[in-house]
Amino acid sequence: MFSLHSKAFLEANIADFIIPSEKVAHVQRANTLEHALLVLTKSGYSSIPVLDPQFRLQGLISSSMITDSILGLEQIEFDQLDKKKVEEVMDTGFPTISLQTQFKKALKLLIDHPFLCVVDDEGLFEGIMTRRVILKQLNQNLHSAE
Ligand code: 4BW
Ligand code: 4BW
Repeated sequence: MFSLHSKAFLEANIADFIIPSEKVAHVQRANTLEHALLVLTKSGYSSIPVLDPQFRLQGLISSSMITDSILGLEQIEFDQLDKKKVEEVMDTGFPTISLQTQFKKALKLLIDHPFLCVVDDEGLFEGIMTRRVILKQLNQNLHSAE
């Protein structure tokens, strides 16, 4: 099947496909949910990384996690937005990759995750690898194979 099977693609370097940390919208674990909702809304992304002050990856937060956490029995409790912290709500059970991860493995993980966080040995956040970047590359390979 065209160049998806090519060694060059399957053994590509993760570094060539990452969006660097400075371009990734993120929040801090101690931020309020109100702040996180503002960043999510203004950035336009539905889910973004949570970091600590040393730039280590801590979790992921999404608009739906925030809404879910302030759902009362009868109404949405908006007053909770400036009381609760990101660390109380964030997701911590997700896979991460490093610059040494095999490209094939990252591709497999991207089936179930819209993006993967890239961290170094000490957990420092280096950036993300998104489905869009991979599909764009795959599309280019497809066209150059034609
Ligand atoms: O602001 C945007 N610019 C562009 N060029 N495309 C966007 C933007 N917002 C959304 N999109 C598109 C992308 O194709 O919609 C897809 C789904 O967005 P999402 O998940 O639900 O917010 C985008 O697909 P993607 O680029 O493969 O990104 C997958 C997911 O990775 C996004 C978001 O959760 C995260 N992400 C991507 N770039 C990010 C980011 N998070 C923080 N900062 C970034 N720069
Ligand atoms: O409940 C979920 N189960 C699983 N297995 N994966 C989920 C679930 N919710 C989200 N995801 C993952 C998927 O990888 O996050 C991606 C982004 O979700 P989204 O956009 O921002 O809600 C999911 O990527 P996808 O499966 O390629 O789906 C892309 C978008 O298509 C979703 C949503 O807008 C829409 N969609 C997918 N399945 C849907 C659906 N909308 C309504 N009903 C469905 N069954």
